[in-house]
Amino acid sequence: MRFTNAEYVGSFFKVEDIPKTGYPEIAFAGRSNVGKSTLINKILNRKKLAQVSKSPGKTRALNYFEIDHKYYFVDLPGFGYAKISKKDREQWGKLIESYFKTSKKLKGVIHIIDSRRGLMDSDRSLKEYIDYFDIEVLWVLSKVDKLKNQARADIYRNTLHELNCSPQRLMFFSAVDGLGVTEIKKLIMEILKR
Ligand SMILES: Nc1nc2c(ncn2[C@@H]2O[C@H](COP(=O)(O)OP(=O)(O)O)[C@@H](O)[C@H]2O)c(=O)[nH]1
Ligand SMILES: [Mg+2]
Repeated sequence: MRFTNAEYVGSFFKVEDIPKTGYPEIAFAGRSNVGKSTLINKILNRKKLAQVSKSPGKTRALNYFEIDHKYYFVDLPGFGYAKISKKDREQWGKLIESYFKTSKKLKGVIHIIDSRRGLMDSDRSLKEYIDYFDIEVLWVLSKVDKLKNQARADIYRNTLHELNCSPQRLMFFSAVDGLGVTEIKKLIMEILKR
């Protein structure tokens, strides 16, 4: 089994401080509350590990988890809270940008999108950064248990169309019934091996 050993490494507010071990890493990005930490926990089969990034002060940090002593998962700061100030948004952009620029071992980004909302402007900004730095990406439509079949099909089609990507790159995820976890895990493994 893979991803069996996972430990919290730390929360970093500046790219200068991120671990320099050189392990290949996968980053989890998306709006606040979209389910980033939940997906990380599901992939690692742990109940609360990534919840650490929810504690005060850490929602704006790069939260590092060491996996199987050879990879990192990075829970990126969320974005897109309505109440966030312009200054906070700029800070988020700067941190994300310098992270993408600095992290030489970043193999791919898991960009999580709320299936009830689809792509929002903040998702489009994130996508621009990812495209600009030419980073491999896997899109995940989260909380799909909240949607009926027809709504699922609609959001899938619309999102696929807007992303203009292959269907293999866009997955459903539900923490309630575990939909998508095995497939997402498999794809992450493939990305890490590249
Ligand atoms: N129904 C449902 N709720 C979810 C799912 N994933 C996450 N949540 C809930 O959404 C909230 C935010 O999740 P969290 O992982 O903390 O989001 P983050 O801010 O992106 O890390 C929590 O209350 C989760 O329990 C899902 O697939 N289905
Ligand atoms: Mg979180």
